[in-house]
Amino acid sequence: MVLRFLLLNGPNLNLLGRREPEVYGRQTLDDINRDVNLLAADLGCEVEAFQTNHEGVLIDRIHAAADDGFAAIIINPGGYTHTSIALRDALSSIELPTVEVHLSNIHARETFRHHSYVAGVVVGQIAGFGAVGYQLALRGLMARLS
Ligand code: CA2
Repeated sequence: MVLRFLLLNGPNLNLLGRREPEVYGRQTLDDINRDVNLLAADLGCEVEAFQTNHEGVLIDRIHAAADDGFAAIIINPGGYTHTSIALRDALSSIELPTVEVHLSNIHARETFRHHSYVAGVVVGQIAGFGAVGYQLALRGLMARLS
């Protein structure tokens, strides 16, 4: 059976590659998703990517993920990382293993970015490796699930 992964990106990540390249890199979200899909093909799995600027829409996708046939979730919650108990509750309410990804090293930035509400309910957190972080998350989940 081919494992399917849901790759979620939260608010403002649709702007990648167009603003603040010194912090978030020059790749657009489409570039990142293309590279993750190439890796998925190499690994023999599938990735469906989805971005939204809306907290409730993210939560709805998380609730539906198991019924939608996904084996695991990779998520960059963007700014909701540091604000959303609702997002944490959604992730802890599902059975699917989840990896939290951040392009930047949130622990080396402003103090308000040091705390993640979701960190305590995910398998692990990858931060500071730029776009490669999504690929590391996919490799980690594949190793865990295979
Ligand atoms: O480093 C990350 O991936 C973040 O999740 C990105 C969030 C930030 O609030 C987190 O602290 C760390 C911000 C995403 C905003 O993305 C932009 C991309 C291009 C231009 C402006 C914002």
